[in-house]
This record gives sequence, structure tokens and C-alpha cells, in this order.
Amino acid sequence: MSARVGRWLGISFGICFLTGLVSHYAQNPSQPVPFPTSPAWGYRLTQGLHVTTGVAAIPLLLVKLWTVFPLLLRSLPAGAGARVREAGERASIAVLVASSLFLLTTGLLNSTQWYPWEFSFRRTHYALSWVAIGALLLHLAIKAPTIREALRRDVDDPALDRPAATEQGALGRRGLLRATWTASALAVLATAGSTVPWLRQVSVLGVRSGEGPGGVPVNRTARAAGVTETAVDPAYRLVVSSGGRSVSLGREDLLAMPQRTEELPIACVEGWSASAAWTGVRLRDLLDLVDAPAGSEVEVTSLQQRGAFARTLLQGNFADDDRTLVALALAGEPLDLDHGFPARLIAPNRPGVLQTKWLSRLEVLA
Ligand SMILES: Nc1nc2c(c(=O)[nH]1)N[C@H]1C(S)=C(S)[C@@H](COP(=O)(O)O)O[C@H]1N2
Ligand SMILES: [Mo]
Repeated sequence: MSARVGRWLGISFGICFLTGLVSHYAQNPSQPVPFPTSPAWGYRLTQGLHVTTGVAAIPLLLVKLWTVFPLLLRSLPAGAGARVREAGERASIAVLVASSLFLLTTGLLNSTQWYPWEFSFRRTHYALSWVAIGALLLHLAIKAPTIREALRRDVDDPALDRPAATEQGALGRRGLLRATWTASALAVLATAGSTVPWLRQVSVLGVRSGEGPGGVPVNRTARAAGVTETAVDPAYRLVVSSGGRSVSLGREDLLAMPQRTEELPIACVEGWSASAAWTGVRLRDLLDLVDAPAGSEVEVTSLQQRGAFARTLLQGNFADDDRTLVALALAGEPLDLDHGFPARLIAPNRPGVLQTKWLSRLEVLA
């Protein structure tokens, strides 16, 4: 049972770890190897996989723990050497279990947009993912012979059982395996809807599964960001600057520039995503107004005064990409206040947290 459930748990953890690395790197301001701007849907896919495999792992981990739990409570074997080895292995399992539970719990709460803690989610979740993956690899190395042996045998074969486990319970092993796969599949269906449009109806657990203006859900509202007045102020200006040069543009000025429409997704780290047609000014056209050199990094500032996403960094390859827009409209309608009116950033293959709304400044960094 443990080897069979563990195989899928291992696959889920592997995908979750790799896609997590992608997400962490994509959010790093400094990127020695530039994060690619193509395909535009890349981050949508990797982050959807990240959240989905994490959710799938929850029932798998619970069943896995249930099947091995009595083993962890056995008394230690006789003999100093065997005792130290066994204690060491159990300590590594304790680290694996604790870090896995931490990752799945914080990840799940995060995907429901509930952050009942003080620490930085991203940094802590990332650091512990290394702990978990290290402990997992150690565990796999130690257990490899047992796993291989167990997977070769029929699941009902009692040869590898601990002595107390041979008595048949109400639910047979095949039954429990089927129940486990079903629980995992249901958990996936219940969450994946926030990424896969036709699953929206069945996604009871998916946050942001509802529709927002233009068919795109709203994350933080203008009210929550405290911009309800500044965003509609007739004196609004977007300031674009580079070195000593600077231009200041109202929404009418932006609308008078050549407009481009791009189909680009918003892909939130929390797992939901939605693709839409955004219309606005090419960011590069704005940078050209102030003669910003190619490859310039741009500091993007929002009208929002507080919060981690009020200011973000746009790397040079994103700034120069033809599809990166200062969006003024969504799905053919003027941008909704909650989607970032009067102007917001939208770039391909970029984590949602960096798609800054309610733009006030674009400042080219030297
Ligand atoms: N100024 C500002 N921009 C922001 C945010 C924010 O809190 N403040 N949230 C970001 C996050 S986390 C996401 S997922 C997207 C969501 O955009 P939407 O609400 O238009 O769907 O906006 C991003 N832009
Ligand atoms: Mo987000």
C-alpha cells in the first residue's frame, strides 16, 4: 500500500517541487538567466500544475501516513548500531513528514487566499521545499530495495507486511487504493476549475472561480488597494522616465497612441488563471518616448501606497517584448477600476503578482 500510494505521492511532489522552483525564479527581481517571455501561457501551465499536484498530494499523504504510522511507533531494535541507524532514519522521516505537512497546509491556505501567519509565505514555502525534497530523496534511497520488492508483488501479498497488519479490515487493500485515487481525483477536480475554464462549474474549492469584469476574476479590488480616488482623478498622469528624460501622460494621451490588442493570461500564484484580450499601448513604445536603451529594466510603480505589489521590477526582456502592454481596455471595454483603471501592466508568461494594476510610474533603471 505504502509503495503504491508513495509512487504517486513522489510523482506529485516531484512536479510540485520543479514547478515551484519555476514560480520562485519567475518572481525573483534579479534573474541572471532571463525568465523567458514565451510561451505566454507557460507560467499559467506550471503554476496550475503546481497547485493541482499539491492538492492531489494531500489525500495521498494522509493515506500514506496512515499505512506506515504503526511502523514509526515500534520500539527501536536491539544493538547499538541498528538502534542508531533506525533512530536516524526515523528522524529523517520526521523531517520529511513535518516539512510536507507544512508545505501542503500553507500551500492550501494560500490557494484559498488565507494567510494566517506572519512570515513571508514565498520565502518560507521555498526554503522548506528544499528540506522536503532532500528528506524525500534520502527516504527513497534508504527504501529503494523495499519499494522495488513491494511493487513487484501483488498488493494483497502479505510477505512484506508488519506482523500485526495481516488481519483483513473492512476495506480491502484494493478498495483502499481505489478510494485513495478517487479522493485525489476529486480534490484535483474541485480545485483545477480555477485554471481550466470548463471545470469552473464543478470547482467548489476553487477560489476566484467566479467571473469578473471582462471574464477575468478580480484579485485585490481598488477599494482594498485604497486607490478609489486617485485612480479616477482627472489629474491622473502616468510618468515615464529614463535618466534625465521624462514624459507625463494622461489616459487620453495614452489612448491617442497606437493601440495593440494581445490575448494574454493572468496567472495568479494562488493557482487561478484566465486568458483575455487586452488592448493598450506597447510598453516599448512608451520607453521609446524617453529614449530608453534596449534591454532596460523598468521599475513599475502603482498608485497603491502600501503592499508588496505596489512596486515591481520589469526585466529588460519583458520590457522589450512586443506583447507587453500598458493595458487600457479588456475584452473591448475600458478597463474596470478593479482590473487596474486607468492603466495596468500586462506581460506574457509573467506571474499574476507582477501584473501591476493602477500604474503611476514607469522608471527606467540605469
Ligand atoms: N497594484 C497592484 N497590482 C496588482 C495586485 C495588487 O495587489 N496591487 N495584485 C496582483 C495579483 S496577485 C494578481 S493575480 C493580479 C490580478 O489581476 P486582476 O485582479 O485584474 O485579475 O493583479 C496583480 N496586480
Ligand atoms: Mo495573484
